[in-house]
Amino acid sequence: MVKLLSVGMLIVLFSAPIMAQEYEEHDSMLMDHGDGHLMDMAGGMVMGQNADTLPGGCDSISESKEITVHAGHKYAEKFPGRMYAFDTQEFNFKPCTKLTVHFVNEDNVRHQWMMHGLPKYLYPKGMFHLEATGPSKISGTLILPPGDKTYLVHCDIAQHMEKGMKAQLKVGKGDGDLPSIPGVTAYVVADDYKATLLELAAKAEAEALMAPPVVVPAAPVPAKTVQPDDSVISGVTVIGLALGLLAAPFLARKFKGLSPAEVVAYVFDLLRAFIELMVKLLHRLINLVGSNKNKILPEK
Ligand SMILES: [Cu+2]
Repeated sequence: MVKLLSVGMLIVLFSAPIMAQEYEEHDSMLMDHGDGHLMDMAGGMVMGQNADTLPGGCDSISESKEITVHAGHKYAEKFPGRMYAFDTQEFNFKPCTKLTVHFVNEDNVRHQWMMHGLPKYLYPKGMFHLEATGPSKISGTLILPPGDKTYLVHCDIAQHMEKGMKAQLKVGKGDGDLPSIPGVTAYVVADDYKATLLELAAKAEAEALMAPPVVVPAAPVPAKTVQPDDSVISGVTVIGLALGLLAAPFLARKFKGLSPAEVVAYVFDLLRAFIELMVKLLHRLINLVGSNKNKILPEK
C-alpha cells in the first residue's frame, strides 16, 4: 500500500511540471528593429506594432481590448477538409480601439496572425502581423482605424489560409463578409469528396476538349468584293472543326491525365511527323521525276 502510494506520488511529482507547461513566450526576448518591427532569434516576430499613434480620424482611443487567439491543427478538426485554423473566425471592435493580440501557436510549425488593409501611412504595407514558430506565444498591439470596414486576418504561410487559417475582423459594422471563412461564409472552392482528384482532373480535361470551339464571326464583307477563295476556306474550316469534334472523345481518352502543356507538345509532335512524311514523299517524287527525265525528255 505504501509502495503504491509512493509510486502515485512520484507520478504526480513528475507530471506536475509537464501539466503546468506554458508556451514559450517570445515577448521578453524581442529585439526592436524600429517602425514597429520586433523579432527574436527563436522565430517570434511582430510587425506594425503601434501602441501610441492615433490613426487619422480618431480623436482618442475609444477603448482598450485584449484578446487571445489560438492557432493550430486541432481547431480545424470541426471544419471538413480544412487543415489549420484559428480558434476564432470573426472579431468585432469599435473604431479606434487599442487592441492587444496574444497569439498562441499550438502547432510545431510556423503560424501567423496577419491583418491586412490598414492605413499604409501608419502600418508598413498596411499590415499588422504576429508570427510564431510554435508551440509559443507572442503579443502585439495596434490601434484600429475609424470607419466601418472588414479586415482580412490570415496566416500567410503557403497554403495555410487555403487550408482554413482565415478570419475576418470587423471594425464598427464592417463592410461585408469575406469568402471562405470557415464556419462563417461559404467556400469559394468547395471540396468535393465524391470523386478522386484524378477522376476530377480527367473530367475537367475532357470537358475542356469537348467545349464547342469559339467561332469568331467574320466582319461583314460587301457582297461584290467576296473572293471565290472565301467559300473554300470556310469549307476547310468546317471540315477541320468536324474532324476535331469527332476526334475529341478519342483525344480525351488519349490525353487522360496529361497536362495541357503535355497535350500541346503531343500535338506538335504529330504535326512534325506529318510534315516530315510530306517532305519525304515530295523528295521521292522529285527523285522519280529526275531519274525519268531522260525518258520524259529524250535527248536529240
Ligand atoms: Cu500557418
